[in-house]
Amino acid sequence: MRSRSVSSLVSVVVLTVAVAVAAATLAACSTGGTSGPTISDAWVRPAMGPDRPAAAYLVITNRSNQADALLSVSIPGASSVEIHETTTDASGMMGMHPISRLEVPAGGTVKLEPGGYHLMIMGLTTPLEVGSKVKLELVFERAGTVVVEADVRQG
Ligand SMILES: [Cu+2]
Repeated sequence: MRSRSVSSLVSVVVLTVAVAVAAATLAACSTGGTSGPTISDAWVRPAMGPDRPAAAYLVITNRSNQADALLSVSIPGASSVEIHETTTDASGMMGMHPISRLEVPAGGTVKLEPGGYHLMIMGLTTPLEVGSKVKLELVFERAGTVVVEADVRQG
């Protein structure tokens, strides 16, 4: 009798764990993994004209207890993608420049958004269509490659 009630308790626990794992897998499926940084709100603004760069924005959340850094990004059909930082000089003029790495602190969140950090997409062979999706391949120092789908939209 006793062993039967234990085994039914075990099966309830196993079921609960299975549901939790399934939920975690679903939540993580757009980020490419359960460990390392997770990516959310990824979107791409198409280029303003021919030979102009497109820009990509996203939010990186690092739930681990170890710092990581975004080192490089690639997008199919683009010759290069740069990680840019936006700065304002003493006269209030906004400018931007490429950075070689973007630190993501342990337990921290880094937002790439208009007016801040962003990805600059150079040399697109075909223009990005609003309403389509594009794959971003992000390479992190610690977590390795994380692939995420980004929506192409105007803002
Ligand atoms: Cu830029």
